[in-house]
Amino acid sequence: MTKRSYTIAAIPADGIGIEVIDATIEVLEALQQRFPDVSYSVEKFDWGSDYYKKHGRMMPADGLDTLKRFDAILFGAVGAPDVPDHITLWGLRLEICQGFDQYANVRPSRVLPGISSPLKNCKPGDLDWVIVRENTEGEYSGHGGRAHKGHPEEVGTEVSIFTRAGVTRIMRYAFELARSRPRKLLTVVTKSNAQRHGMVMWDEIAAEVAKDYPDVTWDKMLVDAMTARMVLNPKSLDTMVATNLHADILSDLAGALTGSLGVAPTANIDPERRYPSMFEPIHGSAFDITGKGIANPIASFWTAAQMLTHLGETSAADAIRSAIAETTGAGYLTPDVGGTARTRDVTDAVTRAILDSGAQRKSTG
Ligand code: GGG
Repeated sequence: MTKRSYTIAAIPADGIGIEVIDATIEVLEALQQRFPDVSYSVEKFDWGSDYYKKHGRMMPADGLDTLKRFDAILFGAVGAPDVPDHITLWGLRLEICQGFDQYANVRPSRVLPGISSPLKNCKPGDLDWVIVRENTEGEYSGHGGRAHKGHPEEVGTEVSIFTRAGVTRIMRYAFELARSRPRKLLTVVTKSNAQRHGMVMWDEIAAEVAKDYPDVTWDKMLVDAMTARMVLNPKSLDTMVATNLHADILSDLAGALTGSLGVAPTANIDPERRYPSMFEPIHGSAFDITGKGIANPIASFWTAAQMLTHLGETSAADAIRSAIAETTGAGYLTPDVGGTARTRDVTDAVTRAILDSGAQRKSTG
C-alpha cells in the first residue's frame, strides 16, 4: 500500500478562526485513522492581527514563499476590533488570494439536515447552490487613492478593473462547474444597466463563453433582482457567477438562507495548480463570541472537504460531508443555528461519525 501524504499550512489568524481551525485539525486526525493510507502533515502559522501588533505586518515579507511549498492552505478568519479591517483583510487573506492568483472562489450552500432555513417551507434539497466569486480583480483590484487628504475638497477613488482575461477565465470556470452538476444551470450576475463599461464587457464575455457550453442552460440577472430571486424562488437557481463584490454580498445572503454563516464554506482555487489553493469558512473572526467555545465549526469542516476534493481525496471528502450531515441531523447544533451545543460537542460528533463509518465498513466487509 503506497501512502499518500499532504502538507497543509494552517493559518487560524483571528478570533474564532483559531477555534474552528483547531477543531478542523482534529477532524483531519480522525480522517488519518479512518483512511490510514493518507496522512496530513499540518504546520501552523501564527500570522494575523496579533502578529501585526508585534511586527507591523499581518505576515512576514516572505510569507508567500513559505506557503508555496505546501499542498494546500487552511485558513481561519481575519478581523480584530483594534486593527482597521482593510489592514487585516489586505495584509493576509487578499495578499494570499491575489499573490497565488486563486481566481476562482467557490462557495457552496445547502440546507443541512436538522438546520432550518429562515425561508418558509425550504427543506434540505430545496436550496443547493454554488456561487462562483471572481477572486482577483473587479472591485477588489486595489486601484484608487486619496487626494487633498484632510481638506474639504478631499477625494477618494475606488476603481473596479475587469480584464478580458480575468472575466473569460472565471466564466469558463463557472460554465465548467455548472456542466459538472446535475442541473447544468448557470446564472450570470451583473449590473450592466448602471455600470456600463466593465459590466457590459462582463455580459459580452459571458455570451461568448456560453457558445462553448450548449449543454448548459444559462441566464443573466441584475444583482439587485438576484437578491429577491434567491429569497423568493431558491429552487430556480443552481450555479451562479458574480464579480468579487457582488458574490461576496450574495454569498452572505446564501449563508443566512441556509441557517447561518457558520455553515458556509469557501475555496480559493488556483485552477491551474501553479500555487496552493486556500480553504476557509466564509465567516469572519466574530470577536463577539471569541473564546466562548460556541463557534460553529461546520463551515470549517466543510471547507476541509473542499480541500480534500481538490487534492483528489474524494473518499475522505465524502466522509466529512456525511459526518456533517449525520451530526447536524442528530441535533448537534451550535447557538447560531438554534441549538445549545458547543464547538467541542459538534467536533466530537463529527470525528465520531467519521471513525464509526470506518468501523461499520469493516464489520459489513
Ligand atoms: N474567513 C473569511 C474571512 O476572514 N473574511 C474576512 C473578510 O472581511 N472578508 C471580506 C471579503 O473577503 O471580502
